[in-house]
Amino acid sequence: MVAIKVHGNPLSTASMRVLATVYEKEIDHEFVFVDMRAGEHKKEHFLSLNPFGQVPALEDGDLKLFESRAINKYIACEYADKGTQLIYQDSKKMAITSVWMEVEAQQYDPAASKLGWELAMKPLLGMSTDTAVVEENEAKLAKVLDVYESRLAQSKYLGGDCFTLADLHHLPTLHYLFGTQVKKLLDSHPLVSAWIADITARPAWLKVLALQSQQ
Ligand SMILES: N[C@@H](CCC(=O)N[C@@H](CS)C(=O)NCC(=O)O)C(=O)O
Repeated sequence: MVAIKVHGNPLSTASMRVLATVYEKEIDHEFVFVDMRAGEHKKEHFLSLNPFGQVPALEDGDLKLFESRAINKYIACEYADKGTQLIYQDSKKMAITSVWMEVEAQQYDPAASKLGWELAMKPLLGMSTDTAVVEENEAKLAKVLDVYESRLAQSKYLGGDCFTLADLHHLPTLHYLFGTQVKKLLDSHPLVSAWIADITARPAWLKVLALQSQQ
């Protein structure tokens, strides 16, 4: 059987999201490094995988996909019998997990990604941080984290009693935010902090970080 191909860059949050899923599912895969500094993601070959010219992209035989969260849903369904169960078979349980997957994408990620860009990436690129953007998005993130704190008082993980894609999708942005002033905000939410400690210690996630450190 031909292994799936994950095209991406280990420094990209969206690529890390898919790699975490591939490692959780323990499926054979080929990681195709996309050299973003060389602009490979804007060249014809990559644009045939994702017309928006953004990593990651997935090839599974004839199937070509982009958008990290859609790729992860596909992998979790198609390889349901392998590795960690990242979704539920029960439709009501899955509906609840889907709610929290949407919360991650629509409420958490916009603020988390802006903070990651301002506080982690811009300093690395020698650009100056916009403090007004940081203030605005810390306030937005604080509201989301208050909701998470209540949710995690009722349920061990966001999507239910088991670790699912609803938790996994947070890992890359949490990783970058942990090295910034936002850690203080995360630490001020005890149940959120315990959840972060739990999900970031997963062996599959440590493999993603190991791959990243080889770059
Ligand atoms: N919603 C997309 C976002 C993809 C994305 O923004 N990828 C970034 C790296 S994390 C990228 O390729 N940026 C280069 C660009 O936009 O030109 C996903 O989840 O896959």
